[in-house]
Amino acid sequence: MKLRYSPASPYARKVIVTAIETGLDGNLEKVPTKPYDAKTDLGEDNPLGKIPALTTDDGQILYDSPVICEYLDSLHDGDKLFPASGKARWQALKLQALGDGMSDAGMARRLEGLRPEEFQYDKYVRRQEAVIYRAMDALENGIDALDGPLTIGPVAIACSIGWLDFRHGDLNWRGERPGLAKWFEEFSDRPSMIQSAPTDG
Ligand SMILES: N[C@@H](CCC(=O)N[C@@H](CS)C(=O)NCC(=O)O)C(=O)O
Repeated sequence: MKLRYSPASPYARKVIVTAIETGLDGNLEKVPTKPYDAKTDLGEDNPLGKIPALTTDDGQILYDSPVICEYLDSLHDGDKLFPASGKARWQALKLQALGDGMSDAGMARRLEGLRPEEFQYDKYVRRQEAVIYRAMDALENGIDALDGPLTIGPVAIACSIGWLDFRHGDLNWRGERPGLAKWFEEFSDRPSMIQSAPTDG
């Protein structure tokens, strides 16, 4: 399988953590791809022009990260990161949406910050920050949801927080959220998280 990714992307990291946790990492050929490079051919794999994109061994091209992660999870016989049904499934999918949504808000904040200063819209930046803080408050107030058998939910949350620390170190979120900070520190000790820490490549 061929994974188009960037070593900084929280969404691609989710796929890589999933691959490591499910024992499939050795089956992934990782192809570094710069989605914002004007000359990239990424659009031929993913019409949305985004990473991650996965080419499977039988020639399917899959995106986006929730689809790729669930596909990988279907390929192994061990404990599943996507519970098959019931409350556990909805909880895992909801947490994944929360983690991805925090990353989406962080991406919007970052892209706005990269615009020339006179074109930056402060209210829009503050709105993205409010989303991130609100999501983190929800996690802090329901911290037990992150415990229990590993699912894609906590993987998404941890990959998102790792990226927010990497790109938005000024957010200073830990002070008011000691439970989330402790959980993240412990989760970050997993070999899958250590091996996939974000870099600028
Ligand atoms: N919902 C997508 C988001 C992927 C995404 O936004 N990837 C970023 C890189 S971290 C990207 O490729 N952006 C390029 C663009 O938006 O043009 C997923 O979960 O895979």
